[in-house]
Amino acid sequence: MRSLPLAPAPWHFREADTGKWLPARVPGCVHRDLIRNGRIPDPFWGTNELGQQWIEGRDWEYRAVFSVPEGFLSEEDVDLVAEGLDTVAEVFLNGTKVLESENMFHSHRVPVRARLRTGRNEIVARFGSAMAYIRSRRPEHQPREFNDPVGRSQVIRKEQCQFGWDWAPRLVTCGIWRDIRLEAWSGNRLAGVRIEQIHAPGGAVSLRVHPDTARAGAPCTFRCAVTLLGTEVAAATGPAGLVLPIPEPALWWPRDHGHQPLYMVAVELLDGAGGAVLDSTTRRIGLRTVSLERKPDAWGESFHFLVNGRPIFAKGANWIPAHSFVAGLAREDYARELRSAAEAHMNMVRVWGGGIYESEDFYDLCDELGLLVWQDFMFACTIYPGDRAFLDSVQREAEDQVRRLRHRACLALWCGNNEIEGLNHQELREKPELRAHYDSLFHQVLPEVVTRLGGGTDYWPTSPYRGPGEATHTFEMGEKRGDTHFWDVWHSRKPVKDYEKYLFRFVSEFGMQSFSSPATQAAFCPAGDGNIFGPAMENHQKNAGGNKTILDYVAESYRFPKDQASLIYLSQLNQALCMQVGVEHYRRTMPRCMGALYWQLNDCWPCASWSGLEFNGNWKALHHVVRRFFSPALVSAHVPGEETRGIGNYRATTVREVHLYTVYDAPEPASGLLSWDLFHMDGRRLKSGKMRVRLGYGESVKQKTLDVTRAMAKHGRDNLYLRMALDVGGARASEGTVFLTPPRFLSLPKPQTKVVIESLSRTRFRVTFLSPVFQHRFGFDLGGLAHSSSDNYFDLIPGEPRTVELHVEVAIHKSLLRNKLTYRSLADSYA
Ligand code: BMA
Repeated sequence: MRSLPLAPAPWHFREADTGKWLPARVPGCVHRDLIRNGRIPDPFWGTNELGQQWIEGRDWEYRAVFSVPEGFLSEEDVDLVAEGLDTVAEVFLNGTKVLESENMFHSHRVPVRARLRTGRNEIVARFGSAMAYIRSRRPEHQPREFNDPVGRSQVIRKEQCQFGWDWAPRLVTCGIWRDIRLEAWSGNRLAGVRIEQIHAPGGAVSLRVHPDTARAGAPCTFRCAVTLLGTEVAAATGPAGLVLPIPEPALWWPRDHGHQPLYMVAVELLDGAGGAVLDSTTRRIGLRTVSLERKPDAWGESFHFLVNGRPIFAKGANWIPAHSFVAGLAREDYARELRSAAEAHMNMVRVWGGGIYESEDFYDLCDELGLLVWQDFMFACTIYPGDRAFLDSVQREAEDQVRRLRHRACLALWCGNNEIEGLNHQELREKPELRAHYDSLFHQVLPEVVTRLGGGTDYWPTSPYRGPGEATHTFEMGEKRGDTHFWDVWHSRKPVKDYEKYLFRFVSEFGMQSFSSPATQAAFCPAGDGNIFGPAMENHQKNAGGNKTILDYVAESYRFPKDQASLIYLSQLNQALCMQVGVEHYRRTMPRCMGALYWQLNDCWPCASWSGLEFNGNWKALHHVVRRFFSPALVSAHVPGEETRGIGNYRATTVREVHLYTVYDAPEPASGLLSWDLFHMDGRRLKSGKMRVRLGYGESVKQKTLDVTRAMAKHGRDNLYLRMALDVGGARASEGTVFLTPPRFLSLPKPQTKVVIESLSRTRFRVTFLSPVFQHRFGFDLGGLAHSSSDNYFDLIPGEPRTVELHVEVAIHKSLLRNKLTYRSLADSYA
């Protein structure tokens, strides 16, 4: 097998049949090329998006001239391989059409030897307007829309969120978005490999290797070798179905459950005589078993992931495309976000169904970081067509993607779609034809492909789902079985406390929005146009009324901010508070609840959204708090009751006690020390206590109940805060602060902070903060200087120094760091 990459060729692009050819990049897309050639301004700036809608209505051409080396055409076969064309495309080689595409998720391979010549050749890819395609196809398909402002983007197999979503701009692009090359071969070639893992009860592991070849049926000999960190651990030569026992198998575990050893499986196809290598390929795998455990239990039917026989509480978030223009993203673009996820103790990401099947870099990183992947097929929210041609296109798409991803250590589940049944169950009930289309896609075509090619990965028809039947679309049913999307908080404007109302089995979506930091805002918002109800900020809020909803929720828990930066800070505090209330509730209800995946991990452009990571990778307050509430050993307080306001807006409370829980999902049992202190805002320690606790795997235990009625009556709840901490093995594993009233009513002392900076190197610093008074959610920033920190947005306890490690990306002097350093806490955000 010889390969001739075409991506590095000198590509050019133009609007079809008009104008000048301009330099282009492949993989890429027309928007990136127009920006790079200065033909359009940054679509992310201000309201520029609105002026760039013309691009989706045009046809575009890409062209490259390349040279075929001597001898290349002496091979029996030469294929053009295009791994992704977005979307409606025709490809010409030296003027002859060799390939057509109308599905962005198909991988293409066509024989083209006859079209090539040694020396100079020309390839042209012509992209038809997606909108023209949508207007001309399946006119009968007129579904209820949820996200596409123009409509009917479901009739084209293309990244749905390009058409606009409630966190994404509408930037419908096109281009050669994945690799493109020529492959020359003779005799035979490998068309794929399926690696079956055999895990024996006693722990022995063997691999059975099933290579597919292009000339299926031709007698073949394969040589397989398995290595770990470069050392060969098993090898065999013979026909398909070779079995390779793995000595001392090292199992792959999700984050915080063990290590992620990855074995390389190399497969060579040898010519009939058993001599020369005709073709070869590798697959990097993790030895593990993963399944979705659904068994009858005390509450109904379990819904949890079992990895190597251990039930795992899934801690994570939903992943959306990392950029409005995904073509051309590099490993580093993914590593930034996924490393942040792993650092925050996540062990699962859900690749949500309105984006893309992600890149190899993405899954490589999930394999390496121990992030299990809940993989949706790319269908979301709206009803899709069900005609034969559509089903066939989807079947091929599923076959391509399942074959591509099935060996991944991180792959935990295939899920048919996002929310289509949940959002349209009435219509599907009333229109049998639509139901039939829906069932063909999600209950026949996709599960059949997963069963046939998936190598044992489970399939779940849609998310949320609790089994067939009308009654399943209720929260009550979500407390018994399946997964749930809980959007009462935010979309139904319900109070934050409503998270604690339900005992769901697995929550795969819930979320709260916040604004991006001032530094990120400055990257898209013209100076002076930062008002959240002004054109630029409203354009960077894609959920109708979202900026007002953020303000409403901020007003529930915090006082009116003194300025824009304080508003942003409070929006992020509120987001962190909401996710903390939700996730800690879900973890305290373990093992009834066995998963919490919040909406959303990342952003595809700079905006206001539900993300914890800003578009530039900056951690919002939420992500720092995630690192705490997902930690394997957690101390968590449940405060039944709430603050109420009656007639005349007079305040009252039904809070009487605080329940202290320990929640533990580190593999090794441990013993810990649970401690608590009740403080007055004036610094007095009013009450303290501590107790030894046993921490067992997968256990959530109510360890202590504190009656706070007398302290509240004596000191006033606005003057009190409770500190709780859990030490494991003598080290602080988890801590938190509990208020007995919403933060806005707290009588916070005036902040004073002493800062000591120690240089460890020109890029590493140790910073210690000390305050004589209590400060809540003390957050520091470095004025846009890219950095990571061991902690942020923590509480300062009077007289207790707090030290964080800082790593800045660009070397600076300590004095400059001091100048750049700004900080605030809750009391600073009010007038
Ligand atoms: C759910 C998701 C997304 C959406 C999010 C926020 O519906 O599946 O479609 O972006 O909520 O509204």
